[in-house]
Amino acid sequence: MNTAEKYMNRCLELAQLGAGSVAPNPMVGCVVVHEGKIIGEGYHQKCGEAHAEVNAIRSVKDKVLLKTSTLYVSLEPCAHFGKTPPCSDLIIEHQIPKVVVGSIDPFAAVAGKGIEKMEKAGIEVQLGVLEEECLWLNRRFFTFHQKKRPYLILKWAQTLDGFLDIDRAQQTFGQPTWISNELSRRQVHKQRTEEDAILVGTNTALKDNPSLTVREWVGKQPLRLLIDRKNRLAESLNLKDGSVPTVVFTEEKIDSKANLEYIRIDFDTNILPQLLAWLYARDIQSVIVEGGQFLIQSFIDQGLWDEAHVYFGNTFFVNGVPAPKLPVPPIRSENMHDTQLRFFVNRLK
Ligand code: AOF
Ligand code: ZN
Repeated sequence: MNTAEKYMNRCLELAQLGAGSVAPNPMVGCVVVHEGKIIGEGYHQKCGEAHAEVNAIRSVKDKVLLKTSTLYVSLEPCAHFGKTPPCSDLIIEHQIPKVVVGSIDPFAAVAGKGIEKMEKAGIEVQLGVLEEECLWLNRRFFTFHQKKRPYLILKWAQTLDGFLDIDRAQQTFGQPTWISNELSRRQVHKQRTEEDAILVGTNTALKDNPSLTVREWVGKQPLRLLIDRKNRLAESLNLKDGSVPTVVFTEEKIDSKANLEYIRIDFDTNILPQLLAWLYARDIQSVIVEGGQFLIQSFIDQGLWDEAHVYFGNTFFVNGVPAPKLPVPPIRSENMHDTQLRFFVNRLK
């Protein structure tokens, strides 16, 4: 790691302190370096509040030193008046001669304009330091702005012989249906707190009666999303209990009530683009697609996915619903517990 990368790495460390409280804004960290010493640090702490650069500059005691310092920041300084004034203006005002940027802001109101402004003011701007790491940290934010859709995570558990579920019509009494174990279940709950929404199809809602809430971890509940073309799902299902906000995509016209919103879409044409457009308009930056087989396979077939988390249990079903098929082999795996493995595929790395 060279010197610039070390400072950028510190920016990334700082940025992560904002995890969970800055969305839909990105996590951003910033350091001010004077003669080889860090004299100021800051990060974006909360959506609506000061940006990383503002906090870093504020923390510098002797502001005169800024005129001979370098500012490192993991995301391009903004150029727009949003909930806060432009960071690029603040940098220019303090006459900081050099700025090192980790990644360019994909947000349309910025998108290179911050860099342009600073360069016009005579500031030397260096780009691309630890860019891959900066993009990875804010992968949801980047995907959302660049692809105009949420970051899509497919998640399922399958048996060692490649089944997603048993054939319930032929289920023998006492046959186990759980593939995942306690540890992987907790991991799933933790992940729910990290994403904005969670989606299931009609059959999964009917057969499994899932709650899709966070119970085995502490954190925010994701928005629950259901697909129910003919409005077949009974109000008695856990997903419709009104305990957390839930959206049902249907072709029927149904009045929404507290925590249960019905959105009408056209099922005679491809529904995924309609769903994603709606989620984009709602500022939903990430979605976990939890099932079932048909829905997950539709996302794969249309190239609409960014990560797949596949949990392999140590059970065999011999017969049942086949697991979805990914076009690429898993490239990273984690041992969850004993023989349980979590395979991780992400398309950005
Ligand atoms: C920066 N530094 O630390 C962050 C930036 O509504 P606002 O004013 O908070 O602006 C939000 C947008 O600003 C956000 O979408 C992203 O483009 C940028 N975030 N920019 O210079 C920061 N968090
Ligand atoms: Zn800013």
